Amino acid sequence: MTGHTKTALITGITGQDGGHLARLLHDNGYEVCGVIRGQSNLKKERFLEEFPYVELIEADLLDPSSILRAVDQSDPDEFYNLAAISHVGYSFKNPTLTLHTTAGGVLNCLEAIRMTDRSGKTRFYQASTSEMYGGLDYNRPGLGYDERSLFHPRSPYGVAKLYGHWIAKNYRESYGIFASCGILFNHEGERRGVEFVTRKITNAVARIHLGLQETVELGDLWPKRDWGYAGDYVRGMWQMLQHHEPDDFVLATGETHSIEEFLTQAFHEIGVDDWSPYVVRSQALIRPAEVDILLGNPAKAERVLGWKREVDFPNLVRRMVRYDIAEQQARFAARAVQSDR
Ligand code: NAP
Ligand code: G4F
Repeated sequence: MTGHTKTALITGITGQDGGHLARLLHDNGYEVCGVIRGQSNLKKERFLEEFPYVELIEADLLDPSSILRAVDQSDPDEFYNLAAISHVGYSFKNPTLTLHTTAGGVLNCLEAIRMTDRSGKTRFYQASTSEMYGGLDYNRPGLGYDERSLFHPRSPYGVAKLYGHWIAKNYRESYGIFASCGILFNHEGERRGVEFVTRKITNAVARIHLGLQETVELGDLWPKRDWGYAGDYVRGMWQMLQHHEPDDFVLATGETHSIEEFLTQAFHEIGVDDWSPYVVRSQALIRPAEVDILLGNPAKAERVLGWKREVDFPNLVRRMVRYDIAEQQARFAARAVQSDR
């Protein structure tokens, strides 16, 4: 296509990071292509309303020939593999699907680059994760996990991601593919799915504030996570592919907070000091194995890429609660207009 400096292909474009990254790349003059799956994906229409400039290509990580076709059709300078079964709890219930999608899907992407002979042209980003560390062997208190830390995944998701991480490194070493892995700690925001704990909480807090919901059911509240803002993290992904050589980078804030602290901060936004009457504990939401604590050390990304996160913990929570209140109010108003008709 004319007028664009580069073309990017994104899998997982309908997910949280896909939306942030599509906008960032478009704003930087890229032609953006995105993989969408399913015969009639219900997200398609809404996605195109928000991102009319994205060219959607039907393909599925589970189908190697469809990924090959997507690469051939888009001829990307940069290929961001963000698609995955990404929910840790779901991965315990669907381990085989997680294996094929989150692990095998990475191989299908790399093979598509190799088989279409784009190894010299296409730069590949693999969405690796702090879940690969597993929270055990946490023997460097206060310092956080970095690129040299030991891996000890604690879920089918974490294990599958570790395969994706190593196969990307293997294709870098074996075939000279420019494959970089971002080991990203939890990142959240207004595009986060409501099945993840932060958005589940901010969505519930907004609805409780507006009188639309009474309580929220949660599992363990003691685990700690290093939570940042997704907009900051997709900038880091892009920076990794602009670097002169492929490498692995941790993106994190260097701070860790418990779910209880997130709850306290979110309820504080609506003027509630004691959230206990609104929270119901559910045994069903407790995982077979838990990752106790995640804390990342982003020093390498800061030094080598010049990456820096901008949104801190209180501002992340504030931003999500305010967005969810506005969204719930807009939905309520739209329903009221419809029932007036
Ligand atoms: P997300 O919101 O759960 O999005 C996942 C995406 O994968 C969706 O677009 C989904 O498509 C797509 N997908 C799932 N199965 C697929 C398949 N078989 N073929 C093609 N597409 C498929 O995830 P996210 O939070 O944006 O995260 C992006 C990536 O970073 C994921 O790989 C995740 O594991 C990883 N990661 C995330 C975090 C985080 O804190 N967010 C941290 C570290 C790493 P549908 O819309 O059709 O379901
Ligand atoms: O929000 P979560 O589901 O995120 P989790 O498991 O940390 O995974 C996310 O971050 C990873 C990076 O470290 C990504 F790779 C992964 O794709 C995903 O984006 O759960 C956070 C914590 C867990 O300890 C969980 O047990 O919250 C706890 N939790 C307590 N109640 C809950 C709930 N989690 C969810 N999803 N729902 C609950 O009701």
